[in-house]
Amino acid sequence: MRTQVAIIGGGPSGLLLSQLLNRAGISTVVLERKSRDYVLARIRAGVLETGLVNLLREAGAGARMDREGHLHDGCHLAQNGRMFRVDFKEACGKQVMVYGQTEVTRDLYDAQDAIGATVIHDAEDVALHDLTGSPYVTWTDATGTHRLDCDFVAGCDGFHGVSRQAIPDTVRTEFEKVYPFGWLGILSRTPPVEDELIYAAHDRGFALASMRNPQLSRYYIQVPLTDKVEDWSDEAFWTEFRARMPEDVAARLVTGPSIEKSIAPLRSFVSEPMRWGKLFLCGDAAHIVPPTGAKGLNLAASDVHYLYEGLTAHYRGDDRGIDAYSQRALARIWQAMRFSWSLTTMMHRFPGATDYERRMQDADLALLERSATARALLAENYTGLPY
Ligand code: FAS
Ligand code: PHB
Repeated sequence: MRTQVAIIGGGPSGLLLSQLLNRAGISTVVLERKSRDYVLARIRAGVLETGLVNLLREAGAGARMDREGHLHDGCHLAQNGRMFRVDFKEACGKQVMVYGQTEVTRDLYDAQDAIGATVIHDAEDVALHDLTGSPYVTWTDATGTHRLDCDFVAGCDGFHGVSRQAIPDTVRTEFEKVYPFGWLGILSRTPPVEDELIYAAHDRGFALASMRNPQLSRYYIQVPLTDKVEDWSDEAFWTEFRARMPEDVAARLVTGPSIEKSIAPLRSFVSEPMRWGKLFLCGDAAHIVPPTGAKGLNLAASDVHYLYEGLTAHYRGDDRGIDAYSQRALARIWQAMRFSWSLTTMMHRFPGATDYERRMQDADLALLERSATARALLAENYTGLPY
């Protein structure tokens, strides 16, 4: 087999890149380790920046999002029972789209099917070869071992994928910060407690009220790294969630059985560079942010944007885009890293934090409540820096 761009990973990064490239007349093959059902069973992000919204429309995969997604003009910040609003539109004239990553992935799979794109599932033992020469990819499945020759490889295989490891240790520099807590998240078929998201700092720990649609709520609480999902009954979750939200919010919370419950660890991670020879890393394969700033999926989108632009230019004879890819992507990534780290640091209770550090958290929140300039800076980052 031969294609122009081999894409490792059939999550949002890989599918969006495949969809955009195919629509530009560039052939791709997506190699995904898991089944489509497995990929679509993942519950992850919920907030889309304008850049991703526009890319999905450009890819011909935005119609259902435009019908079923919800545009939000702001969000709320709460601290030990007090709450104030950050008005994105007033602060920076932008909004965010609330529409689950699961639905984004489903729409991308449907769009790929509609154009007859090649997505190979259950591809085991994917390996990348000759990345600085004539690249090719091998994998195995029930029918045996396969080889795909290509011009380029896009490593869209997430944090635990093989692509990042294909870049020699002597070339790669990794930057990491692991946070001393995780997020316990649940999904429940209940009406969201508030029309917009609530990020709540509390002496008991952080909590987030989000949603997927008017009948589907997504809630999180910060938990110690030692906690296991089985430690948390639904009732225990609701009790703790209520305790961390302002009283009026807790009073109107509608609870119900969880239809999904999981604990995600929090880390900040970047691997540089994002290109080695004919290999380009995209999305979680190159970077991870704590979900506090809702940047993970959205950073994957800006990587795809830069790589899509670079590859289409290459096939027109201009290599400036692919030569600048890593530097361009990393410039935006590090800004999102800073924002996600600062919001996580401000909103969470850190074990062993000094009284002084807690006062700095209080001061950060007080500044946001008082200063329209501070809220504008948060709004500009939350709604997404320009590509
Ligand atoms: P993904 O990890 O989504 O996709 C990579 C794909 O590659 C997967 O389908 C995987 O099966 C496949 N793969 C892996 N290894 C392979 C191999 N060797 N061969 C072939 N295929 C392989 N972001 C937010 O913005 N907000 C959130 O609330 C949020 N919550 C999250 C919760 C969890 C538990 C996790 C893990 C992430 C969360 N994220 C969140 C971040 C998440 O949304 C990612 O940013 C997003 O999935 C990135 O998409 P991809 O880069 O496509 O990586
Ligand atoms: C979600 O709805 O899953 C969500 C929203 C905002 C975040 C993190 C997660 O910052």
